[in-house]
Amino acid sequence: MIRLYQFGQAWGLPDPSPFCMKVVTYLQLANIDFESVSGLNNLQRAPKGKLPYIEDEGKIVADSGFIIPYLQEKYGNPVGEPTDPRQRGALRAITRMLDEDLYFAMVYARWIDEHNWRQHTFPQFFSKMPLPIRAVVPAIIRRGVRKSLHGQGMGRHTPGEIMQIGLRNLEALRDYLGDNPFIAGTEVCVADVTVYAFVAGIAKPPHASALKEFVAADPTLTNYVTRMDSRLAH
Ligand SMILES: N[C@@H](CCC(=O)N[C@@H](CS)C(=O)NCC(=O)O)C(=O)O
Repeated sequence: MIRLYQFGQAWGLPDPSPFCMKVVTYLQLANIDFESVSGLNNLQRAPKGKLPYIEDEGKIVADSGFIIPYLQEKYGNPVGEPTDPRQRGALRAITRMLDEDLYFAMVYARWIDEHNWRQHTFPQFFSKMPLPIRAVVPAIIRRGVRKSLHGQGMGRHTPGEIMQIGLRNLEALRDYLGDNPFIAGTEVCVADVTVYAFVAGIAKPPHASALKEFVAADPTLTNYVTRMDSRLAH
């Protein structure tokens, strides 16, 4: 059986990482059995130093962007892509927009925003650490997150600008979704696993942000999350 190495459930999500959540969502929609191996220490054995990765009959595949195509190829493709090249291209671009842009605004809101760090992120990941390391390790990890946000570029903007960047992504999603039940129209397609992972990843966790306020106030996005939730419940 496929083993999915992930962080584990948090904040009402199958995983706090939208990348792990993409893979969980794909596996569920495609009805593929899998075993979840949860824990922060999975990072130590992760081939690319990041989660998720999977192990399938001895084969290791890392990165959601490679795992999902691997699963599509090996286990058939019940959650496909639209055949229209223009729409397919737009959905691939939306997927990358979320992976490579909205993601960093979410990381900022969860890890760097002081209130969210103290109230939600620190307690979730580090409150069970024994005291001598709890006083040191979380701060080191947070410094690493800050450094990677700076390296990527998002961390060089003001908090207001970061939220503005994230909101533009959410507006684009809302506008592309329009009245459609799913991102490509009436049928679920592979881009929905990314859209759902990110929108639910903003809507469900308790972290306060302009992103969460936007999603909460927008019926297109909140109804989309509810629709995907009920689709996944079957
Ligand atoms: N491109 C990767 C991104 C994976 C990723 O960034 N994972 C983050 C969690 S959201 C991670 O493992 N970070 C740990 C680290 O950088 O040390 C994918 O699509 O799987």
